[in-house]
Amino acid sequence: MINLMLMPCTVELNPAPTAANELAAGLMRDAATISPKFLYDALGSKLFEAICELPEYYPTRTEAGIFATHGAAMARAAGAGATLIDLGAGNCAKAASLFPLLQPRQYVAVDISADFVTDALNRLQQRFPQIGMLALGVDFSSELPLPATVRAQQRLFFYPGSSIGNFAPDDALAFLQRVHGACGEDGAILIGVDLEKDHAVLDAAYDDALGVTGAFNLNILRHANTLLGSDFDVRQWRHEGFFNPVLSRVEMHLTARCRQTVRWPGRSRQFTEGERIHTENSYKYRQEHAVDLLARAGFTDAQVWTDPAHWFAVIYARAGAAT
Ligand code: AVI
Repeated sequence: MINLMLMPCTVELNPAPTAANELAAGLMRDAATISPKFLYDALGSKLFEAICELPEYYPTRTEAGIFATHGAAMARAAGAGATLIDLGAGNCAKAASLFPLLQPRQYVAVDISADFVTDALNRLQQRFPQIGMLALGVDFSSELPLPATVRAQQRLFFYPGSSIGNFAPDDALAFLQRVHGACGEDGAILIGVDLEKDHAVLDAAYDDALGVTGAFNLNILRHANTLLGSDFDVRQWRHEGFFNPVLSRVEMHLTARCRQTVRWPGRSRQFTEGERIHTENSYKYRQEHAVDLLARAGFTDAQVWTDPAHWFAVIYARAGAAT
């Protein structure tokens, strides 16, 4: 029996009525694109969870190891009683694993899919009744509107998983500036950043032997069919994922297996054999560049924790003036 007093609150802030327009605009570009945010429908979110279990996909377990080893030091830096704002909360598992150390006063789970988060939050609220919980359905990649129910004090933005790498560098800076603006004087950020490493490790992580990342990438076409009413035939496309050393990023593409026409209400586009749709970039940083990016966004006093191989970094930095 669920105690109503403990039910987390759910707020849907900016449902995306423009998804179809955005998809159509990307598909009509000379070099077609689909935004990576469309990777995450219900099936895509499950496939991403499966990716995180793959032996080739090192970021999740490497970051988890850093939290396990250095979580107490992170909690000392952040202090108890924070307003923990989890950007891209998903199943909320990463933040929840830190609750005993961080002891937040309020936990705000923000995700593009409010439904996914609400289920997870309902379960968590029973385990941690002392923490106020709130689910926000918001596409925070473009704006960060926080309702008044989010405490203004001691805001700690939690952005793990190296999702910052999915922004182009300029957009990453703009995003971090928005987060900084929402922090308040006593706010801070705790962020996971994937670091540059052996290219073969990166290639394998984004093109795994089981083909789970391929399914995750191809599923974006099914999602586009649902949102746009297009008629992509998934079997006519092939996944590609590889490191681009010039731009220091992993790129994911879908490549047409044959010449074809894709139709959606009011429009169509022809693709030649071998033509690509660019679906995702995942930038890999040098540690000093990541710290510099945070500094340019206004964050100070960065503390960095890494794994022994220096594959991944977790960084805590304050929004206020340097001490
Ligand atoms: C969510 N994001 C950090 C993942 C990444 O590694 O860029 C998404 C992903 N794409 C393919 N595999 C995982």
